[in-house]
Amino acid sequence: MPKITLYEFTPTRSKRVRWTLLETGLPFESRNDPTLFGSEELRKIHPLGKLPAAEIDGQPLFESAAISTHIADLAPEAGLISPSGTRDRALHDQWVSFALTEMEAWLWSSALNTFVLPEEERNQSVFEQNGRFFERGAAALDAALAGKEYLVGERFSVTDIVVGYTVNWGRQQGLIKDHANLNTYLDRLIAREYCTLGDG
Ligand SMILES: N[C@@H](CCC(=O)N[C@@H](CS)C(=O)NCC(=O)O)C(=O)O
Repeated sequence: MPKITLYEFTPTRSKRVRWTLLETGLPFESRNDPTLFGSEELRKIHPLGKLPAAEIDGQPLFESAAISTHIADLAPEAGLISPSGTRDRALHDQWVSFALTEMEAWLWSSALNTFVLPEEERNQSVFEQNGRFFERGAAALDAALAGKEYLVGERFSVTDIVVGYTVNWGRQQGLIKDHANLNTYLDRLIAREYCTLGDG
């Protein structure tokens, strides 16, 4: 059994990792603490002092998608991911990269310029462009979900955990109203016992 410590704070992308851990049933310790941001303790795990981060068998790992993917790999019996080299694994990598770069990056830019950066560093002119580019990615994902319940292999997987977080963030920003498939997909994910998306 791997020894896992999750550095988390509930209303952040650490939800992805907690959800993955709960789906696998792997035991883990939690450091859930907003004072971790930027701290010396956290910088030993994440060079930018960001959350989430994890220590797995004494080794640091950061980036929510990478940690979630690795945890899914550590618990093959949970059936959350296909092995390396398979077509389904390539599709996992595809949709994770797509969600993070073509969708979530625009949401993060808007968040930075709304409440993360100090007021004097915020740039209001990014919002319209961020919304437009997010919308382009959301429309493509909506089309890909037509007639499908999950993104990869016709069953729930860690891909849905990573991508579902991004879609939920878009919903919170009022950006997926016109996308029926995304809304149905997200409701399906939220109905799962261990889903963390509603945790605050
Ligand atoms: N791409 C990273 C994003 C990590 C990140 O930016 N986390 C935010 C909370 S959701 C954070 O630590 N913010 C504090 C900061 O930017 O200094 C991931 O998915 O783990």
